[in-house]
Amino acid sequence: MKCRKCGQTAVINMRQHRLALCQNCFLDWVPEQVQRVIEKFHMFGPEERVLVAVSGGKDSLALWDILLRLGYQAEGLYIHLGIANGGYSDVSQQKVEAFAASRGAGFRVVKVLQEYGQTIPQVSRRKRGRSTCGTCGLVKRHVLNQVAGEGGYTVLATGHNVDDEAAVLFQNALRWATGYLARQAPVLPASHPKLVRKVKPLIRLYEREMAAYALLCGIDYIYEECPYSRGATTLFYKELLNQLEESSPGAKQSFYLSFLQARDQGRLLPAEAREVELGECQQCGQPTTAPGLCAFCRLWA
Ligand code: Q46
Ligand code: ZN
Repeated sequence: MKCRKCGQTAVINMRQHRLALCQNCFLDWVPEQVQRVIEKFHMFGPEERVLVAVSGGKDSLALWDILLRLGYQAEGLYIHLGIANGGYSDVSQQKVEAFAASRGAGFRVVKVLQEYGQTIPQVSRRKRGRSTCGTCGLVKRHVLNQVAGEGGYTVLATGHNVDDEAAVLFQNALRWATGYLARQAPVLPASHPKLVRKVKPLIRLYEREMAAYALLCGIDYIYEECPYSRGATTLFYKELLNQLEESSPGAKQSFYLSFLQARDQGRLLPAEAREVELGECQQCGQPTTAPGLCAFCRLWA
C-alpha cells in the first residue's frame, strides 16, 4: 500500500479516514490533528504553560512529545502511586524520566507515599467501600490541580484518546447519566480561581494511532497496564466498540464527535450546566462542594 501524500510505502492504513501514510507523513499528520483540536476548542496558546499529566504510557508520553514538537511550553507531572509494591510505578517513572531526559523537558514527580504516608493500595484498603481506582482518581485529580496551581500553569493536559472518550460516553449513555454526560468535554474551563483549565488534545486520535506514533517516534513507554485496570468495565466497553469499529470504520469517532456536537448545540440534554457552589477546603484550601474538609483530605484523615 502506498502513502496517499507522497507515494512511499505506507506504514499505517487508517480505514476510518480512508488514509494510508508512510512513516514521515504519519509523524507529521498526527501533530497536525492535535493542533487542529487545540485551535478548534480554544484549548491554550503558545504563551501559556501547560502541565501534561504523564503516566509513562503511550498516550501521555506521545501527547507530551507532540506538544513539544508543536512548540508549546509543556512540562510533565508524574504521580508515583506506589502500585504493585512500587514495581509498576517505579518502571513507569523510569520511562517518564528517560523521555524527559531525551527531550530536555522539565518535569516533576510527586510520590504519594512520601507526601501522604501511604500508597494508593494501602489507603484504599484502609477505606473499605472505596475502590482502588476510585481512590486513585480522587488523589490524582487533587495532586494534578494542586501542582498545576502552585506551579503557575494555567492548563492541565491529559492523554485521553477517542477510544477512552467513546468508552466513557458509552458507559454513561447506557445509564443516561446526564450529569456526567453534561460534563464530558474536551475542555473543562476553570470554574474557580483555584482550579486550572483541563484539556484533552488527543480526542481525534485512536488508541491504535497513538501506539503507532509512539513506536515510530521511538518513545519507550510502559506496555503493561496498571494491575488494577484488569476487569475494568471501561475495557469491556472498549472491546465492544472495537467490534463495532471493525465492521463500521469510523463508528467510534463519529459516536463521540457527534455526541459533542449535538450536546453543544443543545439537541441532546437540557442545559444541565447547573452552577455548582464551590467552597474551599478548611485544610488544603482547594475548591470543594463539601462543607469542611474536601474528599481528598477526608481520605487521609
Ligand atoms: S492507575 Fe489508578 Fe488507573 Fe491503576 S489504580 Fe485504577 S485509576 S487503573 S487510570
Ligand atoms: Zn482538602
